[in-house]
Amino acid sequence: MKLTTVLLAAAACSALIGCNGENAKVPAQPSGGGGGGLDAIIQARGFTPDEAEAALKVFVPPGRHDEFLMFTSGGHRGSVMLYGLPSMRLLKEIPVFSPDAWQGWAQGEVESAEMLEKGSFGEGMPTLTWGDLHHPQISLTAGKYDGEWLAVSDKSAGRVGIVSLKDLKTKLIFKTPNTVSDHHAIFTDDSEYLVQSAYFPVPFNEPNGYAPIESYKEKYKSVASFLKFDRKSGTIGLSESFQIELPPYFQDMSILGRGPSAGLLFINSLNTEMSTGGVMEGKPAMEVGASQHEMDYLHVIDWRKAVTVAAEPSKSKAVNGIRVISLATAISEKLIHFIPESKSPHGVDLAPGGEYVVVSGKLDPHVSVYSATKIKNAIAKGVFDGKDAFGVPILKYDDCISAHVETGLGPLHTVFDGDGNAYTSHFLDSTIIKWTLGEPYNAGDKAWKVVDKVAVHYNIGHLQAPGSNTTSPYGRYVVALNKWSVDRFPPLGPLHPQNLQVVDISGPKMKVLSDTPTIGEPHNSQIMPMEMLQAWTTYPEIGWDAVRMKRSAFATEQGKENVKRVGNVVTVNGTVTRSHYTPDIVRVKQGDKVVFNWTSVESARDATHGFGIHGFNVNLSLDPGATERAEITAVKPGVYPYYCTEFCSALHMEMTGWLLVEPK
Ligand SMILES: [Cu+2]
Repeated sequence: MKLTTVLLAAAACSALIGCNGENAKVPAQPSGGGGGGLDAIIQARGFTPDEAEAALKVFVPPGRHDEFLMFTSGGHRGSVMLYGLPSMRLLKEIPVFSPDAWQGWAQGEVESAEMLEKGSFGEGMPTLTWGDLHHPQISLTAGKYDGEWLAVSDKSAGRVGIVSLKDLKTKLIFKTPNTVSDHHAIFTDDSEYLVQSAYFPVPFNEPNGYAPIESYKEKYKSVASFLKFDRKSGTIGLSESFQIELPPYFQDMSILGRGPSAGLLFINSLNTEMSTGGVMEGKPAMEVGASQHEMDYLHVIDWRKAVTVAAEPSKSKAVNGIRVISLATAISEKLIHFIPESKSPHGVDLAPGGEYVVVSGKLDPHVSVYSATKIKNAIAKGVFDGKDAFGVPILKYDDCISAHVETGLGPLHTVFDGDGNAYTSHFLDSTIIKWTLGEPYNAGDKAWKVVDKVAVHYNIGHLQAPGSNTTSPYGRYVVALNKWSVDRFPPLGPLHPQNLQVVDISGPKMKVLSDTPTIGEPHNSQIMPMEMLQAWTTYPEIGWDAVRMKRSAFATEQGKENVKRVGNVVTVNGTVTRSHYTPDIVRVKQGDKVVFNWTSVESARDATHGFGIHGFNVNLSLDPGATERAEITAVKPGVYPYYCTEFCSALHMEMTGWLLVEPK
């Protein structure tokens, strides 16, 4: 049998071509070549049958779209990357916490610059122009991705960013009070709250937010934040938001319950030893001090009940503008319980139906599977295995556990398909292990079994699957987010890219299909069907304010352009269209402040213009219909041309103007 016949048979139900969609047009024979054409190519390129099959599975022909869209964090690049799956074509980068000249994001643009300023620490602290974007989260309706919003968290500053998937632009950077760091921000099942777990504890209750590190156990505190999200406007209402004070452990990843676990929030913790480092003061290094206990604590928080408690004025107190339920109140109201978990855990993940909470301790070769029903029963029974140093009751491990599955070294994170299987990343082994969940997914001896293992390259951190951690995983692929790439790419300098690997999980054996180098440091991602993306191709009306998502107060109609001077402030209310600026001459005096309000009167798809001024940190992206604003101070006399930075037409090179700054 010919190699291609074998391959096409194998690929007939492949991920790319599909077995049931409109695209299921698999040619019975290789086309174009009259027999042997594909074989010749496969041989000429030196592919093995496996490699050729992988190529068929990930290739997306010109003009066709990928089946899934993956949002991946850019880490301390401060942005989100959008990849098509399975091709792993990089489709877009969305700037959030860092300026971006291409999209005019905080690159001299007024609204986005103000957003960064408001989203900083305030009170004399600098406007932050970076963030460490860790976890993208698609908004949910009834526990399923709805493709409307993307929330991202910033480990470097305890902030969240909100991106609208209508125009793939950032709408809000929200600085959460009482925390300087987070690892995670997740939506509740109907995106009513964005729940953020803090990472570094700080003495937020103390005057000036300061207390010596020696008073760590008494004065440093952590919080879980419940940020009220308005899905119409994409804003967070601080007055309806609240926090629960937590002990000064490092709170890590979290997951919200559903089904049997509905109403509960689960947060991993580390450093329950409360180590503060101090290697030069004769104390153990942070990582040594933080690894003494055999177990850390899985925090179980009854967040639904906490919403009610937070609404009672006597049970919470405003601290730095947000209501805080003290730890003492959280304990007395039975809002918080702990369960022992393997030390230094990283991932906490929820089975699709909400029955099981899966925790991986990095230093334990097992995953621990807790039962939501057992946890709720144990809380109701009120039999505890003592309390922690702050009085939080600790549930008995054996009362809550359903299974302890031996998977491999360095288990981190777990994702799910729609068929009752779990996939866990193993950092030390550099593997993904596939194992089976218990009832109601798998019965009897089919439950809790390791069924497959695949090597990834190398040092996998997170992994992600379409629709995982929702009620409806789509299966098909797992993407491994590998921390090291070693020899997978040509030597690209001492700073190597990380490696995203697509793994086919559609058959009984997992198969690595492709390598993709990354931009930035991808921590985690989420993957939704591409068809869920219903973004605008142009703005709904001319003069659109992208930040407020309505007509801009600074929009100018074509034919009504004007330049106004008030004192030493010159405001240019202009328009752009192919292929000119109106006005194209702006005359100011040295020392004037110049405000440009540009409205693109274009309504054609793709007809984006730019506005860059020589000598200034200004570049705007004037998308069709947008009104964008820039401000500069004309400090030095001279001639400063401006021009369209986005190729727009045959007369693009002529799309220019002059900023003339007369000496005083
Ligand atoms: Cu142009």
